[in-house]
Amino acid sequence: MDDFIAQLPKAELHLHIEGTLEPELAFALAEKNKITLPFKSVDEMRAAYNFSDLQSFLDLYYASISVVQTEEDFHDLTLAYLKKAASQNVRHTEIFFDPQSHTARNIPMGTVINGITAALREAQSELGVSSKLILSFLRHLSEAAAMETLQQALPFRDQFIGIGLDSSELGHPPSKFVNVFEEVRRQGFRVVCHAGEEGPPEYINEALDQLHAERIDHGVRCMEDAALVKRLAEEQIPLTVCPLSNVRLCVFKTMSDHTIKQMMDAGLLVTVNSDDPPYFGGYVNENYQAIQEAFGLTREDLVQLARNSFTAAFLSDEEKQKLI
Ligand code: ES4
Ligand code: ZN
Repeated sequence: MDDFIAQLPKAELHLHIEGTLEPELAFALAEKNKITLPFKSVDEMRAAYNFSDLQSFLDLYYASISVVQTEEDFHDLTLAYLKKAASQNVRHTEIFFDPQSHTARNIPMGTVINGITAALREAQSELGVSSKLILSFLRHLSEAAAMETLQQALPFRDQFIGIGLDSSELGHPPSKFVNVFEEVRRQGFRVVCHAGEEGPPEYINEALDQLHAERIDHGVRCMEDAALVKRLAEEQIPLTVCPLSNVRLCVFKTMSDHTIKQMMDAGLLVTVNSDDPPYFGGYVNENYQAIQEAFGLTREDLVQLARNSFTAAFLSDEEKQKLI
């Protein structure tokens, strides 16, 4: 089955570029940029990837990204991920970036976006992997801060296609960002939103009704609300599920407790993604493998999941044809 998963053409729709930093690259960049990481070695850093909830992960995720500073660093980080994706037969990826975690440490928006974009172009021409970029606001910060970030990003608007919402979910509902997402839509960007990862089903409804999200990132807690499940199924709203992430952040105790098979059986448009791969112990193929083993998924199930990933992508039918 692992070979079958490996050869399936896939799209990855939920991936934070900051969360692709492997400890080896973190140490190399720390040395180059003369920054001290709070770990003695690569092994010690990897051993710290042991989380009790979303916040305990985010604390390490924001601290680690301090080593990525120059346009070249952002390029190298992004290209390393895209090489890995290509090796797993990922044909298309829609990548999140968190500009506020960089502008807060005085790195200009252009450094971040131009570095990432250079790698996306290179991967398209040299690896045949197509990509789109999605800016994500940090929801633990204010709506005014998100609005300012949007304004700073507008000069680079041709380099990203959508905007999302991530970081600490509990206590920061989508409704906090209604005004900025109204402006996001007025500017013509696609809208996605992390919701129902740690937060209640109500946050998923808010993302749909108040932000007009076209895709829900995670969304696994929808299963607690039968009316919401019916709506998500009827409207075929894509859910970008990240199984290893959910287990490592204790959303589910073990993979066998994950509700992804019930979600598939309920007719939801489920996709499988890696979120922050080195932190959670696997890239996209390892996520497919983990759920295949836990639920005895058939080849047909796996083909359906891979097909869903293209259905849910922000690509025209013509663009999709070229990829598969
Ligand atoms: C994230 Cl797993 C997850 N959830 C919310 N925000 C995030 N940013 C990076 N990974
Ligand atoms: Zn995420």
